[in-house]
Amino acid sequence: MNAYEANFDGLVGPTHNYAGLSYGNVASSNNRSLTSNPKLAALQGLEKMKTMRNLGLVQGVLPPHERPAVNELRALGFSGSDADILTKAAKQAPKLLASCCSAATMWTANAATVSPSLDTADGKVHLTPANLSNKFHRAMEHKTTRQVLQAVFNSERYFTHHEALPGIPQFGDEGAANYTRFCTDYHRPGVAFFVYGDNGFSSNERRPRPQRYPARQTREASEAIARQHQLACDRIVFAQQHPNVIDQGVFHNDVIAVGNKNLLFCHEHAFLHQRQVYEQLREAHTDSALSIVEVSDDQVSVSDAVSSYLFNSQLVTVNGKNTLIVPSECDANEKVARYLRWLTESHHTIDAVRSFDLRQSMKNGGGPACLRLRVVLTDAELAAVNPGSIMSDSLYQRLVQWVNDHYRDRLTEKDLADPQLLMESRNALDELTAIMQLGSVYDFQR
Ligand code: SUG
Repeated sequence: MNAYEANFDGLVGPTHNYAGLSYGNVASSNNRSLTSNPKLAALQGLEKMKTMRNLGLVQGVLPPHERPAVNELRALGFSGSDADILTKAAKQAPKLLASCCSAATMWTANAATVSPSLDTADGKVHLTPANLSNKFHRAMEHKTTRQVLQAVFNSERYFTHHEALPGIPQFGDEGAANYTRFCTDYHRPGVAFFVYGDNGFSSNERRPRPQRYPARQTREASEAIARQHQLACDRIVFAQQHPNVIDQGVFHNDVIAVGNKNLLFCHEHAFLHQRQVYEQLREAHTDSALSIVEVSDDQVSVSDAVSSYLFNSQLVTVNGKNTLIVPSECDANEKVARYLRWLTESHHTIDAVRSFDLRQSMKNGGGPACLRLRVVLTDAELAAVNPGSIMSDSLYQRLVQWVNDHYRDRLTEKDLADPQLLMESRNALDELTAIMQLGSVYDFQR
């Protein structure tokens, strides 16, 4: 049996903008109110997808959600025609309008947690959309995400789709951004590594927890996912993210650590009780030896890691070589660039580095790893995936054309209330559902 790690990247939506919505995400706050370029953002994402596919990897695409989410504004008491609603929201509650226009669904690492059939007791792939309950602009995503995942992984024989966890702070769930899977090879069972920011239910006020920025993921959410996905207890490790790094802008674990197969690449301050975490991982991963490449603060500080997004990289195997896919901000940061040269020349764990210009996404705190949801699939499961979601030369060309036809190259916060933008977005998504064979995934929003 063959199995693959497929990467499903989120297509950037036509309303991509910088509204400073994500407190605790330094880039989102620092770039607030900049003019965005949705067309360039989408093309940058597509370029990465095409290159990954050309490297021989299985590459999937997930569609953007409909924005502005007029249905959400209606549910919050705005009434009248769609155009009235946008005008009233812009006047009375501009922050709510911006939230309902965010294109944040592009960061599909947060879309869901997916457990491969090799790890689950019933031998099915389990998918749980993340409730993203920490931020309003993201908490509305899971309803559409579930519809989209169901349309893409549309076979009861192979896939089990769960509801998102209860959308309350105690069950805050940010999806695969806080989940890493280690395995000897994709067709072998793996170890599920869940990283959380805080306990949701503990009443011990003295426990270590971030003081400045929110911990978005709770231990209870990770535990519920592990139970619901029927994972084997001896192949799960739960670890707490170091609260100090959350307070320095590491709002998800994938901003400070990345793993693939037998390799963990992380900063020395990624986890609380880091040595113990390594021991637990090695104990659970009995299949073969786990390699850990730990980056010291002297080599790359947490602040450089956050600004360059060194760890928000994709670690992939290309022709048997461990390849790190980094954002071009890593080339621009002298210390990080020097470290990466040293790593590939002398360390013999990571063989190659490739960088991508994802600056439109990066300005909102989304690097290569945020843009993709990893799904390990066997041959039979891959064959059951909606073919309209698998990247090919022709799909790439159609999507580039689609972006060029429908996207603006300039968007400010003021433009979000423009009813014409809503029309353009709806027309674009209607055409996209036909291209990607997605059926009626957006109907409930209208
Ligand atoms: O949730 N940014 C996203 C970035 C998500 C990155 N994902 C991972 N690390 N996996 C977030 O903070 C900013 C939107 C704005 O400010 O307009 C935003 O939502």
